[in-house]
Amino acid sequence: MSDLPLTQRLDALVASAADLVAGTGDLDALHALDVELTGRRSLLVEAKRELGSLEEDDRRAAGQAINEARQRVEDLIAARRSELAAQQRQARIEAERLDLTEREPARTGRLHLVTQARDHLEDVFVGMGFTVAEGPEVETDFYNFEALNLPPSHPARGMWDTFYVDVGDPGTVLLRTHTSPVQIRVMEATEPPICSIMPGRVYRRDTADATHTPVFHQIEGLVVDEGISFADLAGTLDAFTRAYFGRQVRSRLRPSYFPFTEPSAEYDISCVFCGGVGCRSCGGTGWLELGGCGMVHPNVFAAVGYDPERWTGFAFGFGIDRMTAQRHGVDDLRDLFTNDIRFLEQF
Ligand code: 2NL
Repeated sequence: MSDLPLTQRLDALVASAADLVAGTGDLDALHALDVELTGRRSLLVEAKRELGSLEEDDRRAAGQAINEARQRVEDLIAARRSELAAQQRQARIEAERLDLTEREPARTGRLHLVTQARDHLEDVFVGMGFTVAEGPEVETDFYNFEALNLPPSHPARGMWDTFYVDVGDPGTVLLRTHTSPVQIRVMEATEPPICSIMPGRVYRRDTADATHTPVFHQIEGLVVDEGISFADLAGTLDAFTRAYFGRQVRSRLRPSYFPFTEPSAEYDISCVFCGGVGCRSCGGTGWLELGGCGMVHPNVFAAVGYDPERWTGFAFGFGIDRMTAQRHGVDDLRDLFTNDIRFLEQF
């Protein structure tokens, strides 16, 4: 090639550069080609070195031809560079594409059935003027039992199979068996009037079966003021029953026993499935058992430093899980807690 006239060699160089540049597939290859075609070892630079041996006029013409050739090669490279850069950017945009309008409603998360029930219960009670109080799940014997009129020797302690925690003296720290200790804490911390509900998780040492789980949820209520009577208790529970279950549902109270209330009662509602005539859900009785209630025992007031001669009050408690299971026709409580998504996503 070097024995051909310079202009022909330059034309050949530009022609082959055009093919080579067009054949590059990415910016790295183009950069390598750029070095080869215009760098220190390129024909363009070598040709410049030959200029010294030419007459002045020829040298000027040759120099101009070399510069023109260089310009054409550089233009080819620059054009290809912006082409490849645009391609690369486009490929990246495609790869990183996010469709922000994309939604899969069937896979949207939701609150657990028990949480939905708890929220609904809270809404109804808040609508009736109650506040919501929470407290610790790990409790002391004092808050869970003793302050609730259950001294260590009390036979009724057997009503609760308790999980004890291996902290401090044996038998002093436990997982709360009901949310009543929150009521003790609220009374310790504030003067009456009190009108609060205490929802939360509670623990009992039961073997799980269709109607028992060692962890479950309760909602308790406490109203304390001067002159609160059993009629207030009955009226409040009846108002709640109608607000939560519907106007057609009735409530009743039956005598019962709890160590922390006197008198004590069971709270039933007319069966929401048969309207009270009797069916499989209510065992033919026409009534569903929801929980217990009663007038706060004077010993409980004494334990929190309230004067039992001045203050009276009522308390109630029911299990959220059983009530919810009943309402949705879930016949095994364990289904609520084994976290099978196919079961839970129905609600
Ligand atoms: C049930 C029965 C009940 C209470 C809870 C209570 C709390 C204090 C004082 C007096 Cl601080 N009583 N709570 C009273 C009666 C019944 O729950 O069967 N729950 C599932």
